[in-house]
Amino acid sequence: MRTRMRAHATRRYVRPPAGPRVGRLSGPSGYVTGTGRSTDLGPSVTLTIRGLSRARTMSKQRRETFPEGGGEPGVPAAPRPNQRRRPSGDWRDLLAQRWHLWLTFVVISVGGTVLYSLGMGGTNVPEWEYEVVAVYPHDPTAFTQGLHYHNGFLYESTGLEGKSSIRKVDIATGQVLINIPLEPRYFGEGLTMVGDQFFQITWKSGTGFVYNTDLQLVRRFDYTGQGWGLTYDGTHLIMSDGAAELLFFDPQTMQRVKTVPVVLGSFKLDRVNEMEFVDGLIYANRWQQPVIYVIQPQTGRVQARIPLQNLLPAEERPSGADDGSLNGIAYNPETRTFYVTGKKWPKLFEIRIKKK
Ligand SMILES: [Ca+2]
Repeated sequence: MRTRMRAHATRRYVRPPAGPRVGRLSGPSGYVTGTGRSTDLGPSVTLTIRGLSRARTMSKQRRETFPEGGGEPGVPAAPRPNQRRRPSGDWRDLLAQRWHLWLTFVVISVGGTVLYSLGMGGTNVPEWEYEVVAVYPHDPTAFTQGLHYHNGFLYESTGLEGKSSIRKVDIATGQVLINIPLEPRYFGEGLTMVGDQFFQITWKSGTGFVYNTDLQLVRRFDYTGQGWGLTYDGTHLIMSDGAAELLFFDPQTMQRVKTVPVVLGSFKLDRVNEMEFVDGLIYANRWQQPVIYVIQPQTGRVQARIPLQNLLPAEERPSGADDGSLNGIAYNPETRTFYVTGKKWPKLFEIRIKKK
């Protein structure tokens, strides 16, 4: 409004030739008409009562029509004295006007980093390295679910309905020396050794088998829940069932003794699969992840991880939906090396793990 008034004032002001600086303003009928008084060339205007009243009326109408402070559509609104300025795009203006947002961003970023570094992020455990000692052939049809070393040979449990087995394998050649197929209704899973007997569990049938070292069936046993991985700590059978927990069983009665949750930082680690108990720690595969997790059996806490995604070249990895998953850990106490393979992997790797 003031802009338009000044335009009229400038355009219609006529400087008198002499005497006091008094001019006469005129404008559109009923809009801006008044007497201008100026002390210099600037358009300082003294409005008549009529002009002021008209201007205030129009200003009020505009506020009622455009309550956000704008004028007519397409006409930018003049900033009001107490109205917060809009960002101009200059970074200093943005920083000054949005300081509270920047402060929030900084607090969240720094806080998140601190929590993550403290282990709250769940993955802040040491990574142990490894070296490949040897590479051997492995039956590419073996859907490996359990692996155990004993007296120079590997013993392997394989899965899938109709294809499950327990077998004795020559390490160097990968040749299957003894192959005992399971009944087609059983899906073979974890395998370990208690004394001079092998214990094999199955996925969902709640049935387990005990064999002697020639893989002759000694007896069956029953248990509750799913069976995934299996190992033995010298006292208890330790079973994984796909959840984030370890189940401890008395191997004589198959009664569950206790359950320990598996935790990685502040998160539960589920899908624990094939396992191997070595020197007080459990080395565990996790379904569909190329990592070995090192778990403290008493607390369930993950102490370290061993990334093995580079072990088997991608072009050699089976392409089936569940094929190719790293699964199978056995330990040779004489060489202190581990044998690792995966479901239908064509190779078995002997690795030495370097603790940190
Ligand atoms: Ca094992």
